[in-house]
Amino acid sequence: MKKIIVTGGAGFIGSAVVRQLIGETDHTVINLDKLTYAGNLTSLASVSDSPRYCFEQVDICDAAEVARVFREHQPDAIMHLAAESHVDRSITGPADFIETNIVGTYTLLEAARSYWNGLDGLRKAAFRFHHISTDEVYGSLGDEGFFTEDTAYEPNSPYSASKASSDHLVRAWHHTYGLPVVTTNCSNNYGPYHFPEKLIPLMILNAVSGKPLPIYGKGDNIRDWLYVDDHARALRLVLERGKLGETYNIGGWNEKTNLEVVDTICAILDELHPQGAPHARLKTYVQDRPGHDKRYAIDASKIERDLGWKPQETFETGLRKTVEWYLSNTDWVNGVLSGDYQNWISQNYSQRSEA
Ligand code: NAD
Ligand code: TDX
Repeated sequence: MKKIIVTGGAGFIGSAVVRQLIGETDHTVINLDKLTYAGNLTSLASVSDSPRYCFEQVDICDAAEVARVFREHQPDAIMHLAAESHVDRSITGPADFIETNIVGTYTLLEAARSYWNGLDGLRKAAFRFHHISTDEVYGSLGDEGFFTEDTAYEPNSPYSASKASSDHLVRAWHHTYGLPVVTTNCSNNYGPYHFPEKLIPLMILNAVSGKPLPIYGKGDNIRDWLYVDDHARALRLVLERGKLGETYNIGGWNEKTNLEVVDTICAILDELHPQGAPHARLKTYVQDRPGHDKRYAIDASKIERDLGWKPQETFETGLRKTVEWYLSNTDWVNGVLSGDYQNWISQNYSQRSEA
């Protein structure tokens, strides 16, 4: 039984990690999240009443508040997911990415180092700082080859450059100060509770409401897709059994062009939402993303071989589950589309005090 701080626990992947930790383990979770536009506490409604869950609304760049959370909660580990995560936003406004992804990670590392230095023998040896990162740090692939843990960093967008910087800081804090870290670099995630600025939820929700499906360039860029709960399981495994100072690449061996992804979503919707068929008529080619990386593909052999991890979903089963989830979770979807999810704290607390 451990106490784990999860930064960014109100986000897409962070909330999947928190739901798994509360639902499938005995661990206690401290969700440390600033609640930017991407933070949505309604994604945690199923676990927020657990006595093993608590929420701290804190900015990871706020050194005093981060230190307070370490002091008050005395964690055994931290899983660091908080980040600005959307590539298009990083192109139009990079400042928040530099601040949160680089300065925020530095602030957490310093708070963790000071806390870890104060721990005694066994707890000090067992402490872990798990940094969660992306395959985009490796840059873009041609038609052949895969990203391995030894691939050189060549980030191309402000987002991936900021994540690459954070990876380097984590590496340096291990090498120089001995902070016990593990780092994971994962491919594109998809699944329930995904904010609809990203390709898959945007296409599902636009298609259902008869809006255009904006495809950047020719739609021939390739991404490697992994169902979010498979990522969360991999993260738990790396936290428990990963070797200190090592990196693990996580991916589902599921390379698809963006056009293939959109066509598959349209085909599933033609079946599940026949009133809008054929949804593919909504496909609209738009201007390409500046500096758009051509292809990502993860070689996940190391985590499979060393830790015995395997994804449970194929792209086909995971995508069908995801479309079904968006069609049947209209409260969550409407809350996000209306912006109402940002009032969760005030609504929830007033309901509780009236009860
Ligand atoms: P997300 O944008 O859905 O969620 C980010 C969360 O971080 C939000 O809850 C937000 O409120 C919080 N946050 C942002 N700035 C903060 C700050 N300054 N202080 C505290 N909290 C802050 O992101 P996601 O898609 O869930 O990604 C989570 C992590 O996984 C990120 O580090 C991302 O780089 C990495 N990652 C994402 C993917 C993917 O496909 N989504 C793939 C690989 C790695
Ligand atoms: O409207 C769109 N049309 C389109 O063609 C959008 C939003 C995207 N795209 C393309 C761009 C990409 O090639 O689809 C692909 C996927 O785009 P995103 O969903 O924005 O993801 P990506 O840029 O690949 O980055 C994601 O995966 C890696 C996450 O946002 C990152 O946080 C993660 O690190």
